[in-house]
Amino acid sequence: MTPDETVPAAAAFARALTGPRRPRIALMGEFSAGKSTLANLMIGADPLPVQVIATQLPPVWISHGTAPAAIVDLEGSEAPCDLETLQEAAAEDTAFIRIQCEEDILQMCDIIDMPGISDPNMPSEVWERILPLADAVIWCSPSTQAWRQSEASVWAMVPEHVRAQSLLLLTRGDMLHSEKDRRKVLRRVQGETEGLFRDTLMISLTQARDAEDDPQQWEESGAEPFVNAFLDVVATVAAQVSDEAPNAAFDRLAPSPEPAAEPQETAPPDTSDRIVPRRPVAKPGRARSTPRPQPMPEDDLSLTPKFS
Ligand SMILES: Nc1nc2c(ncn2[C@@H]2O[C@H](COP(=O)(O)OP(=O)(O)OP(=O)(O)O)[C@@H](O)[C@H]2O)c(=O)[nH]1
Ligand SMILES: [Mg+2]
Repeated sequence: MTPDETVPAAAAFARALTGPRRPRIALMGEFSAGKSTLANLMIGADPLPVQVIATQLPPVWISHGTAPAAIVDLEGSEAPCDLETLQEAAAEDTAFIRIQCEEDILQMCDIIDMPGISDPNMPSEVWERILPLADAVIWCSPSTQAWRQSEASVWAMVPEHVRAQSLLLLTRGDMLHSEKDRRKVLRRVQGETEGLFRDTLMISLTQARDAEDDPQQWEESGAEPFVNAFLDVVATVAAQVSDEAPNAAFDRLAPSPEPAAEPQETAPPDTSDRIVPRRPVAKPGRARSTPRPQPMPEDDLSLTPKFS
């Protein structure tokens, strides 16, 4: 699978991409790996259904704005979409579901919540045709059965420049019995994926989600190193793509014979004001059981997402 093979004429849907060209971060992995839980954690507004069973949604493209939710079909036509009935979107005819929110993190990047890679009810074309539009991937893999052959096979088909900016996130760290087990799994997977990701980290998404104003629980969840790694990815990708038109990937992959459209707004993401992660804030008098190993590094960053 190369980008040229995965985005044939159907890439007409990329015409629906308007607005500032922000880094596009795709959340991928097997079904139920925690992709939507991660998206909700990052965005903070819980726009996505999180379910025990596979949710079987087409890709959900979340960006900054106030436009109502829409289903974008393979031709790039949009139809209004009721978030309550998202499940009804027919994946085969849908390029993606577009959701906009005004959460801070979305001023830095778009987030694309992908369907599970080997969901028997979801043809792989549904996510394959969106993948070439992603700049980086956060690959979610449950710690209890991390990095299966099926995941490695798909990852081998992802373009090298995307892999170089991508993170492997071992979710469900809380399901392992001890810190020793967590370190062991992390080491094993790091060994097996050497050179395939920019970084590999472990997290408990549920613990991070439930941390609220408890910095200790946030830290124990593994969310803090992930936030910092994620910020680095976004900053690197932003520097690479800020000059690109919103649908440049479409032009690159499937040049349009039609006359040039009206110029689009192509202002790069606004990185002048700091967007500070909504990390938990220690309440006065709350004791920390362990000292933070190093100073909070976000003070040095011009970009930072929500997560709290
Ligand atoms: N204990 C624990 N449960 C988790 C964690 N991450 C996700 N879950 C649970 O796993 C289930 C599936 O999570 P989702 O976020 O819906 O997974 P998904 O990858 O979006 O699933 P599909 O969209 O169906 O492919 C939910 O019940 C989550 O609460 C974690 O780190 N720890
Ligand atoms: Mg999901």
